[in-house]
Amino acid sequence: MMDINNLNAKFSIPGHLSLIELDNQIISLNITNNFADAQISLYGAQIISYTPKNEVDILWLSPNSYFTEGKAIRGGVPVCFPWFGPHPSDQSKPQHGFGRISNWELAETRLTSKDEIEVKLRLQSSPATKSYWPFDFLAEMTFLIGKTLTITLKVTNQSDLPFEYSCALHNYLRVKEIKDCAILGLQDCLYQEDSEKIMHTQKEAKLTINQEVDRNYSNTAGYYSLVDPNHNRTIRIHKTGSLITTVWNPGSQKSQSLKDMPDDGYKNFVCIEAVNALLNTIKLAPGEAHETSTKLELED
Ligand code: TA6
Repeated sequence: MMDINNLNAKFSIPGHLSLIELDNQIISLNITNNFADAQISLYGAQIISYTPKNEVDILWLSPNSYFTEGKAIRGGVPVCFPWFGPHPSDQSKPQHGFGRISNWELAETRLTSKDEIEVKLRLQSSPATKSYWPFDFLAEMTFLIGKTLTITLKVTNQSDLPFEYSCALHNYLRVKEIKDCAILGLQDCLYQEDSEKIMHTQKEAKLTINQEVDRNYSNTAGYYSLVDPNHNRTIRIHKTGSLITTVWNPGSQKSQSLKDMPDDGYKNFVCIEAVNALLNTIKLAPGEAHETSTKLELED
């Protein structure tokens, strides 16, 4: 990877985007424009902060997060690729795939005509990725930072064989106190709880969270709202190219078991994720591509 000075020479945008080195040689892009401030780690292609002007950060980042190669950063929007959850057949392979524990290459930075900042990162298959997953692929992450935040994972099959993958944009959305919040838009939707096979139907208009929740909602291609009265805001989560929406909060017990999360960390976030997994994995023929995208916006 280029050194920080060369990266800045090539990609910085004066007054809007610069690159800095965090602990353990992890490189971060610091972004500011008229709409928001943001921070993106090249390691994991993970946005770890998105703070609209005069607002509290929309994303939650654990104060206990690791920032070391081989470990996932806890918070922001982890990129789960090319599998979601545990590896289907080999438990020795990393949970949620290798995308979030890989160093992605910075490909492009741009100030758009609307004063948004666009950042493109890419991960090209390599002997390292093939040690986990034997296919040739190109994965590209695009971030559009403006009045809203749009994140897109594009995967292209560069193999001469078809392949199947699952993925997620694993949004950690910051809230002041989870028990006071509500998630709207999932009424009458079918969901599985964690790895259960049984399908349930959510009857309530509002999903409230008072214990661990780990739900994979199927046939959910719309948008969902997270109402956070204590921050006096509603965050809308839009998705494209994803039919599964996962809602996860670890609850108190699991929060205490996770070393990279404060014991009461569960109170300050909920994950509402754009997912392709379970019965909705993505199958690509040679040369085909698929885009999974999520857009976060504050309701006016
Ligand atoms: O959000 C869905 C999920 O698969 C949950 O089951 C939980 O494991 C969460 O991801 C966090 O996974 P992580 O590997 O980041 O601790």
